[in-house]
Amino acid sequence: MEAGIVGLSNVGKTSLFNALTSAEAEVAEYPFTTTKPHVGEVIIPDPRLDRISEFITSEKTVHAHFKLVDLPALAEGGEGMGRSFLADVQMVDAIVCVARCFDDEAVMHPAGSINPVRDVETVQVELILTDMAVLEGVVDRATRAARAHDERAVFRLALCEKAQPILADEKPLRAGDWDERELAELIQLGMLSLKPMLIVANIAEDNMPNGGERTEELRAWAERAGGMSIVPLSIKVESELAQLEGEEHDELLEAMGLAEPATSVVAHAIFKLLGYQYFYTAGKKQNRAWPVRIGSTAPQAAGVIHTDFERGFIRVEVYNIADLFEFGSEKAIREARKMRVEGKHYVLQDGDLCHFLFNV
Ligand SMILES: Nc1nc2c(ncn2[C@@H]2O[C@H](COP(=O)(O)OP(=O)(O)OP(=O)(O)O)[C@@H](O)[C@H]2O)c(=O)[nH]1
Ligand SMILES: [Mg+2]
Repeated sequence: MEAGIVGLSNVGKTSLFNALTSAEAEVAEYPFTTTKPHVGEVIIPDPRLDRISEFITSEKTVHAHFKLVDLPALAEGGEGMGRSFLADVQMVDAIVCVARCFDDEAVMHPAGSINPVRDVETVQVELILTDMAVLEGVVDRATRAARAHDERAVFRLALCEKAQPILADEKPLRAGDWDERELAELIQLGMLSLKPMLIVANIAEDNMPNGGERTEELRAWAERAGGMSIVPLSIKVESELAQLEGEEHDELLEAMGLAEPATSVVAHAIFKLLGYQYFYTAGKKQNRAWPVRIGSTAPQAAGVIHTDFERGFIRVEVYNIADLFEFGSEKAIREARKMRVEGKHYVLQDGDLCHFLFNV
């Protein structure tokens, strides 16, 4: 469960990383400041979790988190500074691509002009070219093996035949239509353009909150290019926001036309991009948000807390967190018959609050 920040040099990747993780990694106006990946934890802001404590008192509140890596920039030819950009991307489960939309004479752009569509396309093309090269090798090997009637090789060949035209059309593999077996095989082959990708448009203060013309062009491009969403934010303003508290914080938010810091929006978007949702547990010791893969069953969710809970799972008492805010207590939820008892086939829904019953 790990996301990587990618993009061209000097677009604000490390600034975003710092704003999301409260780290203090080096940020500078010259290109290729970051030469080694920075690794950090993003504690996901969650107003729903904070609100649980109004109804169920507990000693502490624990937020869900995920791992974020700030990667060195992509330079021409798919290289990072002294490292392979593509090998770095290989390591992460989801890609956060920062695109520079702001003007600032003091911050040099490696390509000499501001053009976010060109920049994101450069990243996308690198991923696509890498996948093409890998698949060519796969076809070579599988062709030989298929002659000997190797069933897996025959399957791989058919898969490559389906994947290669998509790449040749300069589309990422995530835009393809795959069944479960095909998906598993493409992941096994380490296809980079299959990884989910989110674009963070680093916009100018004047264009807050939704971005200007460049952001619109980027939106149109992402729609054509397939399977990417865009979050606009001003990393500069978000960095200032992160330094403020209380009234000053809220005043700046309001002045910028934001309901919540855009870094919160990005944190949630990345979490979803990774394929996760939350469930909650609440009690005297702690109120806690747990990350669980979308589509997980109740025993799998119990296993997130402790592997013993999965093994010894009996049943779960569950209600949606919205019911707590409406009815005010678990007792009232029971009386309203909103507390459900579910078995091992129950698929967790976003915002479920669970009490697991198990024996170990
Ligand atoms: N005006 C303006 N400057 C910004 C913004 N975001 C980042 N910068 C500046 O841009 C420069 C580069 O920021 P970094 O966060 O180091 O960018 P990076 O993408 O990590 O750069 P490399 O590691 O060199 O690839 C710094 O001088 C930042 O202060 C922004 O939203 N507006
Ligand atoms: Mg950097």
